[in-house]
Amino acid sequence: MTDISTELNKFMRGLRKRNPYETEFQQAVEEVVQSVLPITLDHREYRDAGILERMTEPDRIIIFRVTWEDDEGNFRANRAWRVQFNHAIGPYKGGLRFHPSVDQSILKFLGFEQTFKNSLTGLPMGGAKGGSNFNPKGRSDNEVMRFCHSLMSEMHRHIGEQVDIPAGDIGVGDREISYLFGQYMRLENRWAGVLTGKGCAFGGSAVRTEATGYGAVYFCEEMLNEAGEKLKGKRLAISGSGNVALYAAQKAMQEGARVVTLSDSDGTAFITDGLTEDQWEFVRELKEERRGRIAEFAEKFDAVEFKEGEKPWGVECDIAMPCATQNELELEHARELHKNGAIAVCEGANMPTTPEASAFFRDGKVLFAPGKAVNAGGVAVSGLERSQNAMNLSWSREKVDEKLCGIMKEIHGKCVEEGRTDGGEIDYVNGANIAGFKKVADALLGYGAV
Ligand code: NDP
Ligand code: 2IT
Repeated sequence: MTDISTELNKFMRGLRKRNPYETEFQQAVEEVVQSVLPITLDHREYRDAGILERMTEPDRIIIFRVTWEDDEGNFRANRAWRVQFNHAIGPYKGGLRFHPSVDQSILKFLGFEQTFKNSLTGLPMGGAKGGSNFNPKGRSDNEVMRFCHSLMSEMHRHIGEQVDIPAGDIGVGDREISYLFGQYMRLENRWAGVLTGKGCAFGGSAVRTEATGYGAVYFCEEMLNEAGEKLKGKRLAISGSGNVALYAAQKAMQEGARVVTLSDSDGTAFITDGLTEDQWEFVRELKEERRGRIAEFAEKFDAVEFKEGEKPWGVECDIAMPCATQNELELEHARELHKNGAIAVCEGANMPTTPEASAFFRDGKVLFAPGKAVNAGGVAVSGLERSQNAMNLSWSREKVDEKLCGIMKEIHGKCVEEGRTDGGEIDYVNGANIAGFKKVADALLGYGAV
C-alpha cells in the first residue's frame, strides 16, 4: 500500500518549489490534497490524468496596474489581479478583494478554495478570485469610484457573463460593485449580468447581501442537529463586523442564539448579555453606511465592552464563527475555546483557522466545519442572481431564501456522505474537500488533455 504521508510530502515539495513564498496558497492546497490523496491513489485514472497537478495550477492569472487620481490630484498606482483558477464545471466565478494585504498568494488560495466551494453548491460555476492591494479605508467615495473605474477599464476585456463573473469580498460591497458595473456598461455598451451582488434596482438578487451570513447559520444548524444539538439558546462568538459577520449575527439572533462578540481589526466588542436587535441595527448602520469602527459600538452601549487588540476567542461561548479573514484563529485560541466549553466552530470567512488549530478541532475535540462549505451561501445566491439575469426576471426574497436554505442543507448532506469516518463521526473538512473535488476531477477526466 502506498503511504499517504510520503505521497503528500512528495506532492507538496513539488508544489512549494513551483510556488515559492506563496504560503497561503500552499496551506490551502495541502489541506485539500491531504483529504483527496486516498482517492487519487485508489483510482489510477486520476493519477494517469495528472488531476491533482492540473487542479492546483490556475488556468491563468491576469496581473495589471491600476492608475487613479486621489482627491489631492496625485496619481497613484496599485496592482490588481484576476486569478482564473478553474472553469471545468462552469464560467469562472468568485469575488474581488480590496485590502492592503492582497497579493498573489492570497488570491491563488482564494481562487483554489472557490473552485471546490462552487462545485459543492451544485451550480455550474468554476473558481476564480481577484482584487487589489488598494486600501479603501479612509478614501472618499470619489477616490473609490475613480479606482473602480480604472480597474474595470482593464478587467472588462477578461470577464463576461459566460466567461468570468466577479462579485464582492473584503472591501468590495454594494458601492464598489455599482462603480464597477457602471464602468463595464460604459465600455461595452450593453447590459450584461457580468457581476453579482448588484443593487436590486439593476439586476441584483434579493438576499445576496445576507446570503453568506444566513447560509453559514443554516449550515451551523444542520451540523448541530446532526450531532443531536440545537442552535437555540447557544452563545455564539463572531469575529468581524462586515458583510458576513453582520448577517450571520442577524440570522443567529432570529434563530434564538445569543451573539456575544463582534470585532474589527482594532479589537473586539464583548456583549455579555447577547446582541439585541437595536444594537444590531446600530452596528449595521455604523459599518455599512458610516464605515465606522467597532469601538464606537461599545462607546454607545453600557452593556458592551471594547477590548483593543483582542480577538473574540477568549470568551465563554458554545459556538465560534470566525467571519473576518484568513488565519485569524490560531492554536492557542482553539485551546482556549475548547477549555471554555465550545462545541462547534463554523468558518464564515475563507480559511480563518490555522492548520494547527484546525487539526486540534478535528482531533475529535470540537465539531469543525470549513469555510468552503459553511460560507458557500454567498456564491450560491450569486449563482441564482446569474440565473435570474439570464431569464430576465427576479425572484422574491422568500423564494431565494428558501433556495439558499435548500442548497446549504444539500452541502451539509454531501459533507456527511463523504466525510463519515470508520468510527461514525463526520470529518467536515474531508467531506467538503472530497465532494467538491470529485465533480471537478471527473469533468477534467472527460475533457482529456486540457
Ligand atoms: P467585509 O469587508 O465586509 O468585512 C471584513 C471584516 O473583517 C471587517 O470587520 C474587517 O475589519 C475584518 N478584517 C478584514 N481583514 C482583517 C484583518 N487582516 N485582521 C482583522 N480583521 C480583519 O468582508 P466580508 O464580510 O465580505 O468577508 C469576510 C470574510 O468572509 C472573508 O474571508 C471573505 O473572503 C469571506 N467571504 C465573503 C463572502 C461574501 O459574500 N462577502 C462570501 C464567502 C466568504 P476592518 O474593517 O477593521 O478591516
Ligand atoms: O468567497 C466567496 O465565496 C465570495 N466572496 C463570494 C463570491 C461570489 O461570486 O459571490
